[in-house]
Amino acid sequence: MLEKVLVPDIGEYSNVEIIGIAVKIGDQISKEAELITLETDKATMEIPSPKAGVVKELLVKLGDKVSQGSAILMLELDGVAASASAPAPASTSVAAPATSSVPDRRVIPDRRAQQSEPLPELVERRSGTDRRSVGVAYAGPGVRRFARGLGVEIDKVSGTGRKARIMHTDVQAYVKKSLQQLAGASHGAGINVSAAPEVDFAQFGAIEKLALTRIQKISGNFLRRNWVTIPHVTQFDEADITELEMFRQGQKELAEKQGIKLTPVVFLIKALVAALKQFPKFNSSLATNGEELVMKKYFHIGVAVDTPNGLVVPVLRNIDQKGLFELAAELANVGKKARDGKLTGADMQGGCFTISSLGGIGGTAFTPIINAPEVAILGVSKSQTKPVYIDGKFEPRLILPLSLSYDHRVIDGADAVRFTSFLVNLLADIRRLLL
Ligand code: CAO
Repeated sequence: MLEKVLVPDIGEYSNVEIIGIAVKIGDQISKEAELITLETDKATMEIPSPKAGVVKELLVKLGDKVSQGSAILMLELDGVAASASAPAPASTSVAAPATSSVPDRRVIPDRRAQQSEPLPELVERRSGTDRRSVGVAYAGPGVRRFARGLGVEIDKVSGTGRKARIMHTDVQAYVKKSLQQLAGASHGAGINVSAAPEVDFAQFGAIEKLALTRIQKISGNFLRRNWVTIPHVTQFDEADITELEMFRQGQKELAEKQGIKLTPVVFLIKALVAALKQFPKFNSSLATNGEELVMKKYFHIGVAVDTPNGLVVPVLRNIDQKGLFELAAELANVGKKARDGKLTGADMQGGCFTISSLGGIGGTAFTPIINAPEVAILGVSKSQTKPVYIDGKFEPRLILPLSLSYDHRVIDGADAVRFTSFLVNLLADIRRLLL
């Protein structure tokens, strides 16, 4: 027998929006199973089925406004269940051969504070069905309201309750995950990337976990932000430093007498400042409004220092006003301070350009990450003696590989090559530093 199920007495409310439909055509439902959820400005109401049976026709859709007496669905009564069901409250608009019945409403006040409320009848009704296949999120009204309050689309939340029921904790986990993704994306100024999946490495073999140092955590965040937000290009070049090296070796003894170690990095810093003077854009920062360049008239160079706790970048100031020996002493001093973990925040601020030298270790080239708000960084790899064809014959020359990464929003490729070419020429004959 077909019976039309109507909206029961819902108190003083009328034209109430349907915010959830928990059944679909063909569902076998039990008495008291949730049919629809209504929401007023004060409460959420579940309308349960007055009887058991099979849903034959849905007469409403999501977003419809209903009042007492509005038809919800046609139910083919289950003989056994129907006879077992208590007499329904008064019904209206009977259309032969169908009858109609009016369920009791269940008013569910705002239960945001309540963690979860078991609705066993829903579990029973949904037994063996996949809620996603019917496009109906399987959640109680308290959870739905909680989700709506947070702006969460309930259909997007995965349920961990029995039969994939969505719990308060699922909504919280969804929000937490979304915020984490947002945090990741905001480092990328709007680039949204999915989080890396959690991998249980122990399943593949023995492992050990090492906590990241404070420096690694801080620099990791900066590196990620800079890597993601700055359009990097790296220009490679090679400088013939044969003469420079001869000069350095010639000065080494004198320097040592003064307790100074004269390494190639000091010459590079000095040459860099000459290049920055020649190409002022490399000594600038892009204003945060993206509309102008801040041109700097001072020459402070950051030097990446490898320490047991991670990478730090102390800044050597006013390089243009200092001699090679003075700079070498300063570099040794900040290098020691860095390795001893004694650098202050002020020691690492105000840099215009950074140099990252891995030449003391090895390598042929690398792509350094720009140390924003600077717009370029020079990577230096290990110099090697190579045969160079000069005046009709090969000659052994000491060649230093350079890797210049630059912010392509500020610097064009042609400028970058001009910059490295200038640097290469200068390093080939450091007497030009005097010019
Ligand atoms: N080619 C060949 N040899 C080089 C060289 C190069 N490009 N640069 C330095 N060397 C030599 C030095 O001459 C020195 O040799 P001697 O003792 O025989 O004179 C030796 O390598 C070691 O030099 P150094 O590294 O102690 O000193 P430095 O002034 O060259 O560098 C500093 C100082 C602070 C840059 C360095 O100690 C350092 O920490 N480098 C690592 C920076 C880093 O990690 N960058 C990567 C950032 S991204 O992760």
